[in-house]
Amino acid sequence: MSIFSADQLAQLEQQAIELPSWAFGNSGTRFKVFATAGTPRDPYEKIADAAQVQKFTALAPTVALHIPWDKVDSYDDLREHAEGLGVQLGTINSNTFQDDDYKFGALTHEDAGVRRKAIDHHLECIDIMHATGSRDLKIWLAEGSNYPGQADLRGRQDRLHSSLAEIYARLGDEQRLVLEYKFFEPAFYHTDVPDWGTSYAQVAALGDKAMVCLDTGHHAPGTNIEFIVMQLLRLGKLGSFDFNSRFYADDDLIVGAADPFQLFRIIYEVIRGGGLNNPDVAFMLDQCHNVEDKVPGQIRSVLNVQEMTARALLVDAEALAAAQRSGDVLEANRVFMDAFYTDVRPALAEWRESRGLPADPMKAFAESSYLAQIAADRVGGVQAGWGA
Ligand code: LRH
Ligand code: MN
Ligand code: MN
Repeated sequence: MSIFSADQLAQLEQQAIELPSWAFGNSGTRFKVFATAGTPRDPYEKIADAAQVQKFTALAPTVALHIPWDKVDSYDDLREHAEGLGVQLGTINSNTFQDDDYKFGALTHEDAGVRRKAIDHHLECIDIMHATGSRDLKIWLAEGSNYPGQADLRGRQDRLHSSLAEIYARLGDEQRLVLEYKFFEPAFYHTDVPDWGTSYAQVAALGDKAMVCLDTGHHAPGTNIEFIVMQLLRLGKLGSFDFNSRFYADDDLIVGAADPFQLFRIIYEVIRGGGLNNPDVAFMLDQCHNVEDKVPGQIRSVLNVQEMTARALLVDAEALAAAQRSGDVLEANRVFMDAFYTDVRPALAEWRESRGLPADPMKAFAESSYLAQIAADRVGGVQAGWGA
């Protein structure tokens, strides 16, 4: 007898977590980036690696692209390649953070010519989305300033609005824009979209097709992220997650590695707010694997999300609500913690096997010859995260 009800299993079966193409390239900290053998040399190979995660877990049916890192001659061809490997192309991420012109901003820049270039880049991303069949354009802006007085904070917010409005106007009926916030880095004094409130204010001014993207690594230490999740779901503006974990800054480590309890709390609020398997909320990873192998790093990540989802589904909602209503603090906390402390791994393993998947995807992948094969086949991998 499984610890899960049929309804809980049905919810787990629907779970989908998008993988970032850049997680398969060599990337990582500002310091040494340690290369792994067999690193993909182009977007086709990144997608092939991502398809392995899907093959062993059935949790990762889509791959996000970053433009221009994943620029190719034919997106129709790339789409066919992905579909042939059993995955789809997902979110298109724009990139206005690696060009000299953007030293003092892109969508917020004082110079109309620089803003034009940055807006045009986003319009090109929307064209790409038509070819790839992608729904979401994810915008993260590396814009801000380092010194008090350096920038006109108010003027930049106004320019951001008009730039975003032009991009938004180009979206197709089925397309969306998700605006990601981050409280610092690369700018250290101010960031133009530092928090969920700013992202919310900007996307609310655009319209229904604009939503907030919450990257779990983009908050100050101690921030109650699940509260933000609750609020954005309540407002109908939580568009997507970039999952990863952090100890100090924007560490981009494996989701659930640093603080599994935080991941559990976040997913509990997702479920509570009707966001699990709600197509309006996209679950993505945004990670770097600098010292571990990348494909198993991604497998571990999606399994961590699945495990915390399974635990969060086990929260006895009725018992919790009763304890909350009666002011029974310790009973409410017990109900919540009981679910968190449940080891769901044996039941998940059994359930995977019943669906023709490996009980232990990490072990099954390790026993496959995939890593040895790509190390032999691919010589001269690019630094595919930041720059290629
Ligand atoms: C910025 C960020 C954003 C980028 C990605 C590579 O820190 O989280 O999502 O697109 O990293
Ligand atoms: Mn991110
Ligand atoms: Mn980040």
